[in-house]
Amino acid sequence: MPETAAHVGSGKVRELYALDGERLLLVASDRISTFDVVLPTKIPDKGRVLTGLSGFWFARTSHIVPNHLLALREDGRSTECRRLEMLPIECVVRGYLSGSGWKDYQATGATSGHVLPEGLTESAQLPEPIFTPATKAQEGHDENIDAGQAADLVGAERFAEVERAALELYRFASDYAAARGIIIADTKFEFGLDDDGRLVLGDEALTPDSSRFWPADEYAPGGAQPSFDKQFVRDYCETLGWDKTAPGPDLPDDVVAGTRARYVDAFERITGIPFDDYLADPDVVLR
Ligand code: Q0Z
Repeated sequence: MPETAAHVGSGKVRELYALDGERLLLVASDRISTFDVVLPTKIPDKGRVLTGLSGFWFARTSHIVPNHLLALREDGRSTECRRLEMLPIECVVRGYLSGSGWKDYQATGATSGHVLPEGLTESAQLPEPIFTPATKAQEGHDENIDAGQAADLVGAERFAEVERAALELYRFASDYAAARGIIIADTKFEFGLDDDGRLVLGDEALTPDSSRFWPADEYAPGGAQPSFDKQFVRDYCETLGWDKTAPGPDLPDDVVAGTRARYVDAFERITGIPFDDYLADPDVVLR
């Protein structure tokens, strides 16, 4: 990291720096959050797994929509990217009924204006993937909005374009992951515009932090599904009687090791690339 890179933002587990007027550096830390609280214990290489997976997907989906990726750094956790004008909506696609989609459905039979069939259970696969945009909350949780509200925020034409791109990205990635034993139940994309007003996929994409990854061999609708990556952490936290407010608990070594192994397993199953090869040369995911 050059000393000249100005810090421009912090996420819960990521940092953003300006390299110059046109380029940003997105750095994924090894921090982990659970129940919306960042824990004091790091998961070694988690940031590298997420950066590598994102890079892998960017390299394989540019035929669907161009993306912001310029280069991966040697550290494996930093992405140089084009600075975009980000759209003010979260572009969520759901193939399964979970999280706020399930909550909305229980309350109203619909989510983001999509009226769903009666009788669906928690974690059920939807008849087809749906685009469920949300607001970008500055604090607290994003709020699901319908197509009309999203079109008011980005324009009707741009809405149609992001909906189509998001659904196509989800179909490509969920089919790819399913063939490798991982269900991508839902995922959140962030799009921006380049200087010419062209739509570009930004942020991280199709990682376990921006999506729900479920182990396909354990899929059992009718309740919440185990998370591919964070389930050991959640299960451990549930044994503590922790009230799920900050500060979160320290994690024991076996929970850290098991969780790291799950992240690495997700990386290797999806990419087909040994994680050590990624550590030796991050560009291996782009080829
Ligand atoms: C991403 C975020 C993070 C805090 C802004 N290519 C881009 N152009 C302009 N803005 C962004 C991007 Cl990726 C952008 N975020 C999310 C990431 C820390 C916030 F690492 N915010």
